[in-house]
Amino acid sequence: MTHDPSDAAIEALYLESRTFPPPAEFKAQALVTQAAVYDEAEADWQGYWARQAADLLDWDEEWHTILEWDRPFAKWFVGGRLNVSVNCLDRHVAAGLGDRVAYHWEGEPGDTRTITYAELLDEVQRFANVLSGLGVGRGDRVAIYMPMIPELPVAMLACTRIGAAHSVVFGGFSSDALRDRINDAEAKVLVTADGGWRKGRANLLKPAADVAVADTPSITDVVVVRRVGEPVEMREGRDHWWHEEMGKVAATCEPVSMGAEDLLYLLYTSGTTAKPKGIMHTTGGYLTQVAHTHKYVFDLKADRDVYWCAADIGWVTGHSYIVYGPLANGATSVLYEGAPDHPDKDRWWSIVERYGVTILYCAPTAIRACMKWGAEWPQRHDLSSLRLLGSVGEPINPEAWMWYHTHIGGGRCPVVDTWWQTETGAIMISPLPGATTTKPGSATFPLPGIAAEVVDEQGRPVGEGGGYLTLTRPWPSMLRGIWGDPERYEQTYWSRFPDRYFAGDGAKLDADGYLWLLGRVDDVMNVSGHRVSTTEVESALVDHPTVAEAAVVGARDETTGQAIVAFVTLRGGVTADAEHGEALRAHVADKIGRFGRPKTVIFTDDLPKTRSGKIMRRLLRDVAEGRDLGDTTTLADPAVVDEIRRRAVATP
Ligand code: 6R9
Repeated sequence: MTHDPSDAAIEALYLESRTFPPPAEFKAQALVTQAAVYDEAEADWQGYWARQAADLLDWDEEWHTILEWDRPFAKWFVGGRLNVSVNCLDRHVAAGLGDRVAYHWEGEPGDTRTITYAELLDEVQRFANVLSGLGVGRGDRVAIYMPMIPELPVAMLACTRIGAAHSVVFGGFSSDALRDRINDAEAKVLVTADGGWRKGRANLLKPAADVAVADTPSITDVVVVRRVGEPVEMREGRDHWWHEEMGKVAATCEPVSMGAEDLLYLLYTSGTTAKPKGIMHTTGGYLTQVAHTHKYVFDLKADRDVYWCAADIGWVTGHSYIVYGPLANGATSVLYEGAPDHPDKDRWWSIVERYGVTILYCAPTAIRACMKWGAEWPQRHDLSSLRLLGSVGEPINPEAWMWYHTHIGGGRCPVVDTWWQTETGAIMISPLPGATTTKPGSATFPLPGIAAEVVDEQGRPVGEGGGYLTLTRPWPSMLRGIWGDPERYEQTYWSRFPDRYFAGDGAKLDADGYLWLLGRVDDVMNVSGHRVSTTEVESALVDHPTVAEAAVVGARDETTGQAIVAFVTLRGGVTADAEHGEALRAHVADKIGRFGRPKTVIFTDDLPKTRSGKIMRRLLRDVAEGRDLGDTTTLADPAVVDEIRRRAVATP
């Protein structure tokens, strides 16, 4: 099901006409300054990617074929062999960079750790041996459910060393969500922690992991990092402390040479049905494109920059731009565990100042929160080390772009608005900061080697105007499929427009050829840059014994981009009051995780439906956003709308 990108959003963007060419000072030192790189890539796009693969990575064996394209199934660098951990660690240490800092880690309570490439390699090899000792081998899946601590990238890289695939589950997910993901992937081992720090509190993970693992037949062992020091239950024979196991194993572990198309990881993301999709990424093409984009989009000088991506590793942004891209490039990164406003609203800016961060990559939702808190918080700190700012996860409104540029970037830093998805693996549409003139709110152009088109309902390119964003040819880090469900892969991405990839986003092309991303056109919401499916939340709601029917929409929200609004009809005899609304919100948190909780629950006696019985979400969204209601004549019972509207106003 699709709906049109909102007219109001298009209107607002049409009004935006400011342009920002790369500042002279930035351009003078940039890796790419000429638009000629686009033509060069276009002349031979496969050759372009092959050059990147050869330049940026070390291969055990070279590929014999750059691309095998049997639509919609792609194989890149066929015949090539490499090990991802070797590319991220060993080769830098071998090049004499063992003492370079890989991560400046900072825990929320203020504890810190500096981890060099040599130390990271040591820990990765040890943990790889721990996993091997537990019977994990090539092709097995390892589930990871952890806070933002150094052991998280260590566990991921240890998997890659021995050819196992990881499936990281964001620490904000509930035990139910963790259980479902483990079972879908049939993971053998779970790596977790007692908990992590968030807003001054220990957010416990092990108890949730215990509940999940009670119902996951494939899990044989659980490895637990002690982070918060809370007492946890350790099941004899199944559960092992990380620190004890690490002391028992050898310090070296021979890397397994992997085929370029072997599975690197699964990452579950929300689609338009209640069942999350296990997005599959493989080694060679993925690592090529994340390394390439990390280097050129962020204009990385690995020997000088201090790079900070403030996402969580549990989402794709963290996989590609905290772990694989930066490490493949030998970069020095900041890794921060906690909330941006703990102990106060200048925590981020104190981190930028103390580590001398030069490149900052975060989500518009964080920028909008900072706007709300006020410019006085960043002003308390010296942010002059910053030279480049990035944005990801949702459309950035021109106001937030300008605030970021002015108050964080001091007017001197280019802003790169980067569009991509879990499915694309790496950045697809973004400025090249030394070459592209930016417009606030526009992700500008597809990167060299990438081809995108905005098309209408019939799949015809729109020229200037609004439509659906599609990608017209394969790219190295594209998803290779949905775990266990090749049909759904074809159906979701390659059937709406048979000859192209359908991203699920609306976009507008302006007269200068700039792309403006407008948000999802399907039933996926974007809340604070997190993807949540309306159906997933609806299933969680109707799972509650008192709920007869539920319809969920994403309503525009000043801070979080979208907010989840649930329209609920209750079974007879149940009182529709605020207390019950709270109970339903808590139930959704149990089923999905706190971030999936509706912000507002609106009780209603009926839901607006078409004559064929389809819930009219567009109308509900209008109600939720307090907009004027348009034509409601296709409704089975137009009176329902008035009733809902009355309640929507009455509910805080
Ligand atoms: C990387 C990531 C993907 C969805 C995507 C789109 C939205 C991401 C954006 C953006 C506008 C940007 N999105 N970046 N929209 N401008 N720069 O966020 O992956 O969690 O899979 O979400 O996020 O709607 O389809 P993922």
